[in-house]
Amino acid sequence: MQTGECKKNRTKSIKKATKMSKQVLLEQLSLAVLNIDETAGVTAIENALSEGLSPVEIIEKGLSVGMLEIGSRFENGEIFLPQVMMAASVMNKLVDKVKKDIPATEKKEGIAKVVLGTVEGDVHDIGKNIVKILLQANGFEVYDLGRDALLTSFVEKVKEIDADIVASSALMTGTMQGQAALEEMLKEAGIRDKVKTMVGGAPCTEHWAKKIGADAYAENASEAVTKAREMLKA
Ligand code: B12
Repeated sequence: MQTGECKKNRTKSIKKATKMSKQVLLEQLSLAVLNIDETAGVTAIENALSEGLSPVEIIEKGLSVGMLEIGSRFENGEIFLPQVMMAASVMNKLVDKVKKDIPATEKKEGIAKVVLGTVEGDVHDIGKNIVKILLQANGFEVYDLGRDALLTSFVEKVKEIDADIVASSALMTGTMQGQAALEEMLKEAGIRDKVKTMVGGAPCTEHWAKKIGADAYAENASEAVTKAREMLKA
């Protein structure tokens, strides 16, 4: 017979083992992107899902971590552009595989409409695509302008669909200026007070959002969903 103390210790060690394996699973996901190994990524996703990790955790705490490390290695000159491109392609394919497992919220009437895009001059769209997936999964209707999207297209689309939110992504210090320009263009078009604006992308910060007069900044895709909801309540 097990004593109460013995049972407690066993439960503790099981919990510890579960925590450990979650760490390992996340590491496998991140390593698959880092090693540009799609096959390993698919296996890591299957393992993670069967161990109960959520698709959002898989993307944000696993695959994205690998992509960020790719960024650091590129910055340090340890790898070069072709490898970054290959890693980005593997990342996109793996995100696509996980996307179908994200439970979709039932569509409600009067759903919020979001115009989303990566600003002109900027072709980075991995992060923007993750934001899109999570917004859609949380019941938002997303109009994706893609990458290198003309600022005028953002304004036109907002007018055309009477959008609730316009969300712009910028990954380069140069293209961030497009987010500032968009604020001005929305004012000039007389629609700035009719739409909430949200900015994101690695070089953006809360301070940047405030400086350019955007309504919100989010550091990652999950936070983007939270901020989008908050803005609509305000
Ligand atoms: C992958 C990558 C590429 C890929 C892009 C592939 C693709 N389809 O996206 C390729 C190889 C094509 C590429 C090209 C270039 N790149 Co590049 N690239 C990167 C890299 C390594 C990773 C970016 C990434 O995907 N991160 C992973 C995702 C998950 O993170 P994320 O994008 O930040 O998104 C998250 C958040 O930021 C947030 N978020 C993102 N968007 C939005 C939007 C909203 C509204 C919200 C709320 C939140 C949000 O949520 C996301 C999910 O959590 C970065 C390094 C870095 N540190 O960012 C360099 C980097 C951005 N690239 C850089 C450069 C210079 C270039 C090139 C000019 C290189 C060249 N010499 O040709 C070209 C750019 C061409 C152009 N005109 O755009 C520089 C930019 C430097 C700067 N400060 O201006 C970086 C920082 C690398 C470096 N240090 O030099 N690149």
